[in-house]
Amino acid sequence: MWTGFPLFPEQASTMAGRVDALYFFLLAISVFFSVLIFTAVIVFSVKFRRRSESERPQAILGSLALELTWSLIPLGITAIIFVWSADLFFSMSRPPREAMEVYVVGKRWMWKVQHLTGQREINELHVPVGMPVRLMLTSEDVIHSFFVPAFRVKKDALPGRYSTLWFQATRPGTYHLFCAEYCGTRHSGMVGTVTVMEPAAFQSWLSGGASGQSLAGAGQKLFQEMGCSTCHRADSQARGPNLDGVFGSTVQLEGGATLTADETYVRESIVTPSARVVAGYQPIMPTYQGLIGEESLMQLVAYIRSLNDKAGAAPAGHAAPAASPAPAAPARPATTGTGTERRP
Ligand SMILES: [Cu+2]
Repeated sequence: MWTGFPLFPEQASTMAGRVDALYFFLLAISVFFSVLIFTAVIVFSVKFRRRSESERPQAILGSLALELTWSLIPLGITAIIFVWSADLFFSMSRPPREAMEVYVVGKRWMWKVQHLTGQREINELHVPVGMPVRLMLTSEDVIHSFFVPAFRVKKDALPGRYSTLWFQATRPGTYHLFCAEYCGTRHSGMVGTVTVMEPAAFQSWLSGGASGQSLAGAGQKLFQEMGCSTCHRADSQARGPNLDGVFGSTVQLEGGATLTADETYVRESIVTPSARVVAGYQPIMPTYQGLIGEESLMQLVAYIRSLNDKAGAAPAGHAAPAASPAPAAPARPATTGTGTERRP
């Protein structure tokens, strides 16, 4: 392509070509109708100009054929756009089950990345080529937006909530990462790079510079240190629910409502425990709001998720990468089951 003055970011993910195809379709429709309308304006203004002072044009009483044409054609075009973009939207919103997970926290003005194996990065993200990657995004302060133009993906990182974004890189290389939501003075400096590596190179990158502690392992340590384990336990001393196998399960709440215990619920239960209390328990848990950072919260979430492996009940859609069969995939990064975590 024309590299001297690129009008478009390169296509480096499985979604990029599909997004561009839809975009060019919309562009082509817009150009076609713009040309049609401007041509009609000019041609008609010449053809139907008033030729003498006394000229009186004939009255027009409507045309059913014409009206049907200009109603049905746009209806068809918009229906095509709707179906096409909905299909693309669903593909972009549903990460494949075997996707590798990475936790990302936006903070004024940087991106903090944690891999399940324990590696951390700032304003950088290393991923393997040809493998789906699912990012779990949140923010420590204001709304940010994680934007990688070459992958055609963008997702807001919201305080107090987890959002997900997924992509599968198709070409090794280094790509721009931006914050796409104005977030204060140095918003424009909240940039970084996504480095896509060959699987073998990624594997050796992962094993280098590791803290030796997985994300779930760090979470387990926090769980002990903060005293969570004194109440959340399996025996009769428990004053809070035992958390083994809770993640992804349906939880019965005080008051009769139910919900699925996802990342956002786990996080909420730590920072505002009394918001939605599990049925049968007293709202005695103190809040950890302000006492624990978003990165630590993500570690705790990863730990509570990893308890499902122990309980032998990995729920759909939340499986750790290693739990999914993917024969073509390269050696995978260690997952929630490694590190300091002890297995029975
Ligand atoms: Cu930002």
